[in-house]
Amino acid sequence: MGTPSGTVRCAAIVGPQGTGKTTLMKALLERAGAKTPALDASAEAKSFHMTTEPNFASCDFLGDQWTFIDCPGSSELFSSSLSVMAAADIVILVAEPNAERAAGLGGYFRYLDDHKIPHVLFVNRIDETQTRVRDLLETLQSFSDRPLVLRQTPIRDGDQVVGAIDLVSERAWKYRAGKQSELIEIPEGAKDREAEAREIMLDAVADFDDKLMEQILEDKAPPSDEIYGLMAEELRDDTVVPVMLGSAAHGNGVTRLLKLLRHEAPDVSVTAARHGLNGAATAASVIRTAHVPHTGKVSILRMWNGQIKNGDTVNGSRITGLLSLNGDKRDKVDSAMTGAVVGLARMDAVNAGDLIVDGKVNPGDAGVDIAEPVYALSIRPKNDKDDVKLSTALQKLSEEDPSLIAERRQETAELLLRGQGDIHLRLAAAKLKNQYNIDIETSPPKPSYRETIRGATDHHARHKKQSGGHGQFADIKVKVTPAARGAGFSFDEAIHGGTVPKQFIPAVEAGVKEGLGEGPLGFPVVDLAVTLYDGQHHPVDSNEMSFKLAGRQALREALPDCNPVLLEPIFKTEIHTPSEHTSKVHAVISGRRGQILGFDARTGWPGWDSVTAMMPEPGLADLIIELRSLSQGAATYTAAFDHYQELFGKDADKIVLERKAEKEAG
Ligand SMILES: Nc1nc2c(ncn2[C@@H]2O[C@H](COP(=O)(O)OP(=O)(O)OP(=O)(O)O)[C@@H](O)[C@H]2O)c(=O)[nH]1
Ligand SMILES: [Mg+2]
Repeated sequence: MGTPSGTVRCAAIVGPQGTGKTTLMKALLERAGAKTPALDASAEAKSFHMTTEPNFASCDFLGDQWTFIDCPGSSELFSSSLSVMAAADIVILVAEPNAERAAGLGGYFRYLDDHKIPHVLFVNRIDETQTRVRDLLETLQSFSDRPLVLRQTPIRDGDQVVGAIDLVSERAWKYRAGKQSELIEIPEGAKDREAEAREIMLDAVADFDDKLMEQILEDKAPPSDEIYGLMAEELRDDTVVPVMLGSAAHGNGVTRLLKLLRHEAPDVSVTAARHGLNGAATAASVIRTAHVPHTGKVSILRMWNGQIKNGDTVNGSRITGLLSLNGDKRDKVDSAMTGAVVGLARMDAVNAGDLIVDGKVNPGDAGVDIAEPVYALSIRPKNDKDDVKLSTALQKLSEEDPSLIAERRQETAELLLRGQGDIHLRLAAAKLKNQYNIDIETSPPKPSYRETIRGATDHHARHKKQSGGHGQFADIKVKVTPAARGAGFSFDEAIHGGTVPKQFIPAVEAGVKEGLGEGPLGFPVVDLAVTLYDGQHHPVDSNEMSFKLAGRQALREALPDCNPVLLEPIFKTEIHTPSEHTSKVHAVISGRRGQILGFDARTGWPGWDSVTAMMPEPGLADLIIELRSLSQGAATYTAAFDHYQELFGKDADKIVLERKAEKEAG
């Protein structure tokens, strides 16, 4: 079949960390006869010993052109897989043959199913496992809406997998290390299992094809060609998920996978239709942005329709820097054809997630999801002089990775870096160092504590100054009373007979508000009412400033008498986890002073639960790290501020003491 001449297909390689994706990409390129470029070549990839940003490479296989994109597996870098999966004609989801790690694939299945992206499951490291493939599939199936259809069965020699049988053609191959497998007769001992697996496969395929169903019922097995054809249709429609086996490190199962891609992966026109883009003469999605030394900003495009060439314009700017992408190599090219993945240098108007249609940028229209931040650190440059440089560098990092967000927080005067977890942020710190020569220091962000009062008081404050010429005079009496939680602040006046002249009352209110900025415990004061009910003034020395100062002084003096109490921010939190870990999640919530409100099956996610809880803000600080470590990286959460809650005892004392120490330290 192959692709219509002149188009390039694109396969994304995704999956949990360390499943062998980069090794598989190398093996695919090698088997296709291409020279393998340097992958994971960045300083960060080397020091973190993992893929830290997608690797791009292209090759020819039997006359078809391919771009492969190998994504990072770390769950903290999952966001980078989203735009790549969205841009691919087919996704190769790489799994380990380990049922205990199956949950790590949950998020991938969900995304692929929701977006109807054709995908094949490649069970890698088959050389290492003694797990029965069908047991593994049973566990994996619980995370996938689409049926996982085994296309091969392993041939075993003792515990070792030494080859595989293709269930459509019923041909057997014996693996050879680093070389194409050898075609052999189906071993006697494997025949029963093969027949059984083939029947299951045909049944699954026939579920979507009445003709095949009839043939099966009449016991007339259709020819292989027809079955392959149906498989291709069903993969294109994303109704089934073929499952292939192999070992990337030994080059086993790699040719089979390439052939499946060749015969069954949909053409780019199918993917363009999935994005609703068949009308335009030229259309391209911007998958991501890279800031490359000496080149500057490079936007990485997937071409859906037509072609672009140097000299064409985008939003009126001339395209001058089209680049091919191969590992760490970027070479100048003149044009990019339909289906190609290409770099577009120095085009500032273009950003990741944009859609370019007929020379015009449609911001954000590529329809790419970005993971919500779940972890934050307060950061600052080690050298104050790097402040401005840091802002610019952070902006570039956010462009490259929209799941990384830098944000100034007025209240606590912090620069917060938000992202997906500790590794994600440490990676950002390493990039700041390696690429921008900026050293940063980090610390946990400060929770936004508040304080309120539990008692009422009456207070008399007088502001008086005599310093030659005009003096300053203001005298006020106020009532300070607690208000309901969430009521905020209210100000009232009950002045009779003009003891405080009308024109000065707003000044008193302004002063009182200033006094709320920091209470006796060191935090902003909320939920109280202040009533000005009496006072005195002086015909010459009274003015707005004097009454404002008196208002502020009144609050400062009165609040310590009102039984101040600390308020802790409480977030309504929803934690999503594969069901097998739900009880551990409950324990984590309680261990962090959270209050469980309930749990239920996660809507639309087979095999998952959602636990709802009220969590104090400090309990969210590194929650994601604990959740991931108990769930093979699968669990996630969302949180939204809900209310403030009084905090007493040792926990409160500690916070107040820390705040005091911080203020003393300046
Ligand atoms: N035994 C065996 N080892 C493998 C196989 N495939 C990969 N490995 C090894 O597994 C380790 C991780 O492989 P990578 O290809 O870097 O894994 P990855 O999925 O790209 O990792 P991330 O990008 O960090 O998620 C390497 O040491 C590989 O040599 C395999 O089929 N069998
Ligand atoms: Mg990798």
